[in-house]
Amino acid sequence: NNVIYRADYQAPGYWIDSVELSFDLDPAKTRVLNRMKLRRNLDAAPQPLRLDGEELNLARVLVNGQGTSFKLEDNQLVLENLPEGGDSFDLEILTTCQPAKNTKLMGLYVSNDSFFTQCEAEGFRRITYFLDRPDVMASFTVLLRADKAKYPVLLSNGNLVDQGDLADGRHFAKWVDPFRKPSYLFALVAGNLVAREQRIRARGGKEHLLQVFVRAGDLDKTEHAMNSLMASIAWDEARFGLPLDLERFMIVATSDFNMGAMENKGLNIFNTKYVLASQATATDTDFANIESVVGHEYFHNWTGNRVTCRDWFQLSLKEGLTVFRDQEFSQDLAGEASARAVKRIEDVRVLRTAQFPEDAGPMAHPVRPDQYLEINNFYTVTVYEKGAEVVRMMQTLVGREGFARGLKLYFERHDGHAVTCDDFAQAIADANPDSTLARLLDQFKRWYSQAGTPRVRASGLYDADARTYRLTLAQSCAPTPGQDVKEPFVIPVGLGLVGADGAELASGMHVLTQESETLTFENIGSEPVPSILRGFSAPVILEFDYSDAQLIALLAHDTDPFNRWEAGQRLAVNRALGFIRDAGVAARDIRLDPPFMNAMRAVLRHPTLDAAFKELVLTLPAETYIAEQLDVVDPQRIHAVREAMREQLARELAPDWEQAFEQHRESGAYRPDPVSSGRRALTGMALSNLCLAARASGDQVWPGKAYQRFKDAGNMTDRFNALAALVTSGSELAAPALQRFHAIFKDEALVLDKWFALQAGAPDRGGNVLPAVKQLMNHPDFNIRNPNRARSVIFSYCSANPGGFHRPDAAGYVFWSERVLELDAINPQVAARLARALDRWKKLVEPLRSAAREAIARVAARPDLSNDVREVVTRALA
Ligand code: B3K
Ligand code: ZN
Repeated sequence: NNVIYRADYQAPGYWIDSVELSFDLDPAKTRVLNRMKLRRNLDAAPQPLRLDGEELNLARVLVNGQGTSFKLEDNQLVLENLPEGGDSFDLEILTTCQPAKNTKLMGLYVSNDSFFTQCEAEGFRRITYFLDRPDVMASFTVLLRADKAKYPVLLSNGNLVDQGDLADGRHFAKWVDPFRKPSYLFALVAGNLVAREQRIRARGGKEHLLQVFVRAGDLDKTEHAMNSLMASIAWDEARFGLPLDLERFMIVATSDFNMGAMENKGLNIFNTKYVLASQATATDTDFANIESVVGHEYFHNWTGNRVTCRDWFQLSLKEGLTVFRDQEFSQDLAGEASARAVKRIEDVRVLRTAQFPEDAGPMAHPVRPDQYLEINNFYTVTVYEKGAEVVRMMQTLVGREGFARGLKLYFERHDGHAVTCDDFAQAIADANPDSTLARLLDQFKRWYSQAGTPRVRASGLYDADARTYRLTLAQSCAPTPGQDVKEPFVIPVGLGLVGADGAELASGMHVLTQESETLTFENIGSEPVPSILRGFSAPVILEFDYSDAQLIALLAHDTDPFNRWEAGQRLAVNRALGFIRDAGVAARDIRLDPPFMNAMRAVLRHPTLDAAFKELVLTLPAETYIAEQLDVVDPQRIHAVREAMREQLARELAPDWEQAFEQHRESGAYRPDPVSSGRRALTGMALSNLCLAARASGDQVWPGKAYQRFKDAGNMTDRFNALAALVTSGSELAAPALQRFHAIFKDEALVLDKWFALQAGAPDRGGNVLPAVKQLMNHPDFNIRNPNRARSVIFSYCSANPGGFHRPDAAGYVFWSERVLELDAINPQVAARLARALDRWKKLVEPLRSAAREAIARVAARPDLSNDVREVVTRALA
């Protein structure tokens, strides 16, 4: 096996100071001439030079202009007789590659007749031989040559220094990047593209050119991305004093992309999904995602590019920090406290429905992993979202200003270097020497080294005579693969005590460091309700035996909006778990109690709460979140119970949904701001519930209204919500609506993705989804090689539709194993993501458990698996 360990890190034996790349771009055979200046790293042991290279055809190697002997050993070019001493020498390598055949979408590939690159983490070695590791930083000069008619636009990192025509209808462009960078940040684009352009003057007076490149028909969908980019630039200067350091900043969109976007220096390459938006084609969620992804990639320019990772185990150094920054950016743009809270709740929901399961499953790993087989498998919710929570806790412990000071020191120390998570934490602590973080730094850093979600068990004791309330907090963390024993974490716990009348009796922050600690609150006149972990101050599971009355009090009165929402979630989860365990009762016979119904109605009817917040409270916890609370999981039962709860809320609150619908149905001229998108979210939810309620009664009024709204809507959010209401309620109008939707949007790939995803993710009724998914795969618009389309059908079913996927006949698992293998031959990164759909198989009820294990074993038995998929399935079976 080829497992890589963090502990084995060694500095490179050579440095590459500069590299000049010349490309003769041709889809069938691209020629790459690579001329490097290298020197030995005299601090490292003398060693041969081993350059990484993959799927390359080597034509020539010259050292200082002379031919030389070399060896090719498993994806490395090995040179032994290199000049001695520390002087610089020239190395010239000529290779060819085949971009049109590159279905992995790593390295140089073709999409819609244009060339794109993706180099992170290890794609540059698919372009030329190189020391393809992030701690080798070089100056790049890039010469691009291509047919002028087919590829009028030629882009690479940095500044355009020369361009012109060549013989035979070809032309060239020369780019120089003023910053040294690791190879993973290299990019080139060549194609028939057009750009939205914007010139801006930054605070310091410098002019910059911003460009968003897309295909010709898409220019009218780039305004939001450009606005988001300008907002990002302004925000990073205002909040952290970090300016744009380039004359030109480019974003290019491609419809074939393995993930969301990539922060290549000065030339960000994006999945079209995170660039293109118009009110007719994109939903509010799309608009919000674009804002945050554009921000995220832009913020990488400092946190990732100016200071990068020493090795890939340090990935969270840039990813956790940059997610934290994009979350803060979106919150700051949202403005009001209530809108910030909505964003926080959404972020926590992602963490708890995706990262907590990861941290409890076979792929659990620390925020800074200790080993990997394939690094692409570690671009995870743990490295990203939990990593962001770790950074957030640091900010909590040193304060907002202290954190900004820490970041400043981090750049003073490390600008232009490749560093570690330890370096980052040290800088934040050193800039705040009197802080709790500085005092507890070693213990705090266990967040980087220990995997698993800690549990904080809280219990309270009120003493009426002494007028005291004692709160005990005890922490623990279950073993994870390779880590049997966990040491206590540093856990900031936001706290408040809420009086019986709703008054706030106490509030503050307690930093839990021991296994168990007890706090005493004095002068408490009556038994309070504790509001614990306010704002979700740490990524932990909080256990407290709240009574319904206490939760209802928090839902009504807590001054902390996060815990107010959380109280509603707890009420719902407790009920769902009760029904699920009550196996004797059929789902259709379960009854939600009046206190719960009344609490939900009170929120829905509340005169001052934001629509967006109401929508979050009224959304029942996800099936995967409920599953995590159980030791043995029957996805069918969970689905049936949750659907039954949803139907009952729909029916019994029908008049309230109607009122909410009427009150918010007109959201004015379309703007994707938090207030009006909140109104649309609640309207959509109301409509969906009213259609669901109508299903039981057979009433056609609301489905009819939904169909009308679907036809007349002036924006994609309202239109899609209406369509979804028809589809998820199983209305007869769903089929004609789907057909009409397809006819309108048949030329809009991103909208078709929604159309596919809605059907593959629809609530299962008698096993109808799998046959529908198979049909969708035969649709002329389906193409498994396009990652967005594959995700919209296959992932929407296997990873986002537990009720449809976990079929008693195991046909879902068979489908899964076939698709994993089919995709692995095309694109291992996408296949490995799909492979993770069965991560939690060990918790499944029999016979699902055995069937799932068999399906995984079938995949694992294949001798020709990629490292990507092999790592996921081997871990799952371990
Ligand atoms: N840094 C890239 C992710 C690259 C993933 C490689 N498998 C996007 C981002 O996090 O901004
Ligand atoms: Zn990132």
